[in-house]
Parts: sequence; structure tokens; C-alpha cells
Amino acid sequence: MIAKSLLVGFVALCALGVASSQLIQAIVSLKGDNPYIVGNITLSQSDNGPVAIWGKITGLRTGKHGFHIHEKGDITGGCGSTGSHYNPHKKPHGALTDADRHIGDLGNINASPDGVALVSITDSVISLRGPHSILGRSIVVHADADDLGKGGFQDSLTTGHAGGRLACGVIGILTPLESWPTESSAVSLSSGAITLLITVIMQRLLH
Ligand SMILES: *[C@@H]1O[C@H](CO)[C@@H](O)[C@H](O)[C@H]1NC(C)=O
Ligand SMILES: [Cu+2]
Ligand SMILES: [Zn+2]
Repeated sequence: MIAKSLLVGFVALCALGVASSQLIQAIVSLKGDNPYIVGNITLSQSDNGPVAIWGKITGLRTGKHGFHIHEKGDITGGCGSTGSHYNPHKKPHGALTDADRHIGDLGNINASPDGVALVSITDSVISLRGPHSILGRSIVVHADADDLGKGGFQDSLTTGHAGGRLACGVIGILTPLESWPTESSAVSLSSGAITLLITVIMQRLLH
């Protein structure tokens, strides 16, 4: 009878493991040498789903500006310390929608005539979890448009010829505060369910 109710609990937990999702959010405060160029970016991801990136940057020249994840969260010497585009797979620079791109290639943001860029990007290549998590790295806003690798300049296939670095910020934890999930909650909950199943089997063997 006890074993039966534990089994029901196990099945329920399995179902819960499939159904539940854990939302994680990161925050970036963008700053640079020009005090007028500032912004806030929020990144959000449910389990291993796409990452939503949104926010507002002010003080920009009207038009397109390259927008990337750089490999380091080092801003000790300003945006120049953030290293190259995040590129663990050693791919050429590309557009957000290209199959071959740096993980960090998020394309361009577009500033309106009042210098405000409203950012709204969804991407399935970057992740806030796992071995290639972008947490602790940085976001960089460039002076010029990213040519998405197609400009034919010497640096088109490395940086998109996007020019100087106007503003940057470290990708930091916003929520959850308790512990940062490194895998999706569906996986971690089913491993919890496996632990429970082992407990049930042990109890049956012992009684
Ligand atoms: C960024 O967030 C801070 C804190 O909420 C706010 O004071 C500031 O105005 C924001 N900056 C922009 C450009 O939205
Ligand atoms: Cu960049
Ligand atoms: Zn790149």
C-alpha cells in the first residue's frame, strides 16, 4: 500500500518534471566613455529554450550599431578589455540568422533619430546555461553597423567591420538568487524522480 502510494507520487513527480519550467534572467548595464551612451538589457530563458533579449540604449548616433556578446566579462580597461566575439566553435563572423556565426553574433541594433535603440532579439544559439553559457561574459555596442561578414573588409569575417566600442556591460545574475541552474529543470527534476524511484525500490527490498 505504501509502495503503491509512493509509485503514484513518483509518476506525479515525473509529470511535474516534464511540465515545469524554470525561468532564469540576467541583467546588463551598458556604459562607455561617452556618459550619454547608456542602456539596460535583460536576458531571459526558460529551460533550454531560446533566449529573449530586450532593453533600451540611449545617446546613440541614428542608425545601425553592431551588438555582440564578447568573450570576457572584463571591463577593467573599459570595453577594450572584453576580448573578441564569443566564439568557442572557431567559426567565422556572421549574422544572427546564419548557421555559421560566432555564438556572440547578435547582428545590429537600430537607433531612431532621437538616439534611442529599443532592443528586442530572440536567439536559440546563445544560452544562459550549460558549457557555453554567456553568463559572466559581456555585451558590447559598436560605433558602426555590423556588415554581418559580407562587407568585404579585412575585418568583416572577424568583427563585422563594426568599428569602435561605444558601451559595454557584464552579463550578471538577476534571478534566481538561490542557485543558478546549469541544466533545464525538466532534466534535474527527473533525476530527482530517479532518486525517489531508487528510494522506493530500497524500501520494498528492506520490508
Ligand atoms: C537603467 O535602469 C536604471 C535602474 O532602473 C534606470 O535608472 C536607468 O534610467 C535605466 N537606463 C536606461 C537607459 O533605460
Ligand atoms: Cu563586438
Ligand atoms: Zn562575430
